[in-house]
Amino acid sequence: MKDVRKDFPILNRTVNGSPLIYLDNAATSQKPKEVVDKIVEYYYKYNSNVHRGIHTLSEESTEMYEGARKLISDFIGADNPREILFTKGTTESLNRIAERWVPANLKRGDVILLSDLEHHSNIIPWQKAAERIGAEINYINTDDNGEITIEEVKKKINDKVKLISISHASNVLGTIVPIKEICKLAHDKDIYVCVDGAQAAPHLKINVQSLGCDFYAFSSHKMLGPMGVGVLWAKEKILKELEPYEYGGGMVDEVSFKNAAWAEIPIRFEAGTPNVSGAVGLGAAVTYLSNIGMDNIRNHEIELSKYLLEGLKEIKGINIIGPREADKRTGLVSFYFLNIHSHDIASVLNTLGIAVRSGYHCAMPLHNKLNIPSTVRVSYYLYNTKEELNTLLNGIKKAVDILS
Ligand code: C6P
Repeated sequence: MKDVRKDFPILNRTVNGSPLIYLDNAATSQKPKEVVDKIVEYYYKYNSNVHRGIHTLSEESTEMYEGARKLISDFIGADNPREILFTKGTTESLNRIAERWVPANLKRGDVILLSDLEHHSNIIPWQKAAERIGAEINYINTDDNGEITIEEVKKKINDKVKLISISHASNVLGTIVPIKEICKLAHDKDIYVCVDGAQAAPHLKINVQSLGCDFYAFSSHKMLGPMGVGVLWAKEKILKELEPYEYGGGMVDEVSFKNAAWAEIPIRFEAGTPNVSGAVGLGAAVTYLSNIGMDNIRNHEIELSKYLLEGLKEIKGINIIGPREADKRTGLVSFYFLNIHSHDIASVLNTLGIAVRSGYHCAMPLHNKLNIPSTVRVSYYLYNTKEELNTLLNGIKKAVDILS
């Protein structure tokens, strides 16, 4: 893969006197100059409201906004850009389905199937939706290798299950979930599948049509794009039948003092002035990722995973969680020590300029179920190197020496 580090100006800075080693990419990724420049260019040259004006700036701004929708549609293999709804991020996308689609399609006694490796954003919205309509929640369990097997999914599917909402990749275990197989199984039984793609869209080549899911949610900021924007993809047929989740300017065809008629999809789901610069920035991010090649990024990350897993195994007292095989993970590894708190490890690493995340990573039920304390998570991306991982490994050894 070509050297991409020069595209990320932040990687030149120092932290606590050492060169920054940024290994917290699952929380948010860094942004290449091309993405930042595109946002600056948008504000310097084109800034104007979209879908509202007939003046040149408004038309150009609308073109950029809709152009970004097309880039994103192509990036995830959607049937057409009308299936792409801009949201604030994965959390909002999942909440929207839970708030609007669930009450219209599920009834008392129906079951929503989740898994035990979910992020809070793919648990709580369903808990609240289920509570409102009297539905139940059940969980698919990961096996001893941190994987979701089809046999386990089969066991949990019955006539009451109407929706499966599951991560494409775990933000703690790194596990890649077999979404395609799950969708096949689910659709044979008329069960809908919603995918939390927050940790997959940045790392894997996504094609929502070949996956066969009904909904796919992801965030811009974890895949080189700006914060505050994300995507909810859903099949056009579903969107056409779905009630808008917010009402106001921009999403209507006609309004009277008594009632209103909705605009076409996707605009009817984007009430108010949208985050145009965010969408444009995400468009630039997926262009950048496509130019590098998602397969190249994936291969680079598998190399780093292999290297890191080998190196970590040498450290006394370490417990690594998630699949043992590098190719079953996205770009992250989490671990813990029984006698050292994860925050203490992360603090020592920070003194060396190394950024990792420690704690429960918004996946507390998973930690509790595994009966483990909080974990340290090392998450890498296309710009990280083996040299950085060497510095990290030495840093962890140093932390263990100091803290045990
Ligand atoms: N996980 C992490 O450090 P938002 O915050 O809406 O962009 O994404 C939420 C979300 C949903 N699902 C998964 C699997 C996720 O990993 C995340 C975000 C970050 O792990 C921040 S908590």
